[in-house]
Amino acid sequence: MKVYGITVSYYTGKLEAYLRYKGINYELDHPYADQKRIKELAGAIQIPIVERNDGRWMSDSTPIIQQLEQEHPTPTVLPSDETVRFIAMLIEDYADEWLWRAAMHYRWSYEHDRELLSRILTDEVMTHIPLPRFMRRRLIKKRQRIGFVVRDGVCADTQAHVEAGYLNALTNMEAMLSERPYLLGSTPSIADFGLMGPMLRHFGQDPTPAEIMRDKAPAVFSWLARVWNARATAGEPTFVSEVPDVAAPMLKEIAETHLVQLAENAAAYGNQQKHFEMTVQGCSYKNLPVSRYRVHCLEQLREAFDALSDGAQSKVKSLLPYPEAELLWQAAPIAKSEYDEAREAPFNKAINVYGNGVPQ
Ligand SMILES: N[C@@H](CCC(=O)N[C@@H](CS)C(=O)NCC(=O)O)C(=O)O
Repeated sequence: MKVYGITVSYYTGKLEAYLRYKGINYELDHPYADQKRIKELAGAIQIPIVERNDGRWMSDSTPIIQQLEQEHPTPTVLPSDETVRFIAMLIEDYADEWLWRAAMHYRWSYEHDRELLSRILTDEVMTHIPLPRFMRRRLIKKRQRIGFVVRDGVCADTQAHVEAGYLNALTNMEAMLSERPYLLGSTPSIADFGLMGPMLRHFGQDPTPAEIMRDKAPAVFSWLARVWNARATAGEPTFVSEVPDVAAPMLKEIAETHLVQLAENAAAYGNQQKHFEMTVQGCSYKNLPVSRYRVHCLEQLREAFDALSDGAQSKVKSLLPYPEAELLWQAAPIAKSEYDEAREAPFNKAINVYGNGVPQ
């Protein structure tokens, strides 16, 4: 398969870590020279996008991995216990959609990181733009900082909270990794691959957050290399049969942050708003872009919860004893994204995370 991606991209890093683990061969290519064709075939210009040898296209790392798990079932990255599997998927969603803001902030707000990454992106993916290099660099810096930092609610009032979100992720992962080599077992699960998104190509590699990781969370730093170097072997995958107590602080953080954002975003989407506000752990965020894709993420989590047995549902509720978590099982309907209604993902037409906030 051909993976259209970039060597410093969040979700490309997540997918590559998974493909390497499973031993699935791929070739990395850049999407930007052939945007029109990719837009037609895959729906959105985002990365990663996969062009398969059978001619089909896949987008969105979460359903791509789910699809590949069906095609390459052993050894699985999905824990067999349904409660553990649900929690692993929740951690993946938090890694995908909550830690994104902190990752973009460190990369584009700090000068050293911004200078380095704009140079890498300019030379890797902007060579087709007929402008001098310094102008291409200036363009990418502006696009990324305005689009993904300033317009995503990062400002003087929220910066400390955004950074605390990264530090909390490190502390909570360190705790889990003190008991086992991977978050939920002695082989990596979808929770580990989810967290490889923010941790591998952003926090572990961009100068400012990487220094923090080495300094404050060396166990996470070594976990990064461990996951990257992990290879699925013929042996059985080994996951915990119950969510360990040491995961509690991470689950509390997910309820207080990611689930609040999912709830407020979905409510705003239902009201046809383009922007929304939220208060997370006492910090107030204003003017956030509504994301249709994240309404879909919430729907997926609610469906996964719904599909659990009664026993597993009670266990998940006791692992998440927070009012913010109730939206995962509350009876009151939430806004519908109407995205992928035909259930074709990852073969459907993708949408950008902020590109389709309000139904057209
Ligand atoms: N939900 C998608 C998100 C993919 C995504 O947003 N990728 C980023 C880069 S890491 C992107 O392509 N952003 C579009 C842009 O910058 O215009 C996934 O899980 O793969």
